[in-house]
Amino acid sequence: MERTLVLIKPDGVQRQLVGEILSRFERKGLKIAGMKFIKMSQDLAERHYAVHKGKSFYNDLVSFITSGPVVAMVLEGRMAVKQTRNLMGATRPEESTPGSVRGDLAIFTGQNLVHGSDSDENARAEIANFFNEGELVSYELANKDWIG
Ligand code: D4T
Repeated sequence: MERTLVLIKPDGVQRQLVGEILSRFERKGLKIAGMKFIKMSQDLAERHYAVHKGKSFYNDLVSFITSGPVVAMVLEGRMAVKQTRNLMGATRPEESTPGSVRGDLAIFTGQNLVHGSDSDENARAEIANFFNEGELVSYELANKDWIG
């Protein structure tokens, strides 16, 4: 089983789409292993987006992600990184397919509602930025035998 970090970004919270977005991941069969509602500090945002430092959109990215509360969660399941990225859709909403979060609900790359780790390695690092091991919960879903 794999874990991934997902953020519902400030636009998702402000547009009251938290339940809508979360339900898509839950319905897929991904399990919530950790969750918190936080306003990201400048320091956390800079660590999270370190890979983008120096890019033209970096400053806007950091100020957007710190502009309001986000929901940070760890999702667990079979190939959780890829499954989550598929449900999110392409980075640019004009390229994301209908049926995905961004394809259905977003129109602008700078406000694309969700973040999901893009590799197992990055997922581990990103999870550690947001959660202590003690904040992640191990349990079995009652319907696990029906998810596969
Ligand atoms: P995140 O990291 O938010 O899950 O997005 P993606 O993994 O889908 O896309 P990314 O890392 O390439 O971009 C991170 C973040 O930057 C914004 N962005 C991106 C932007 O404002 N302008 C751009 O040209 C690009 C490429 C959107 C997502």
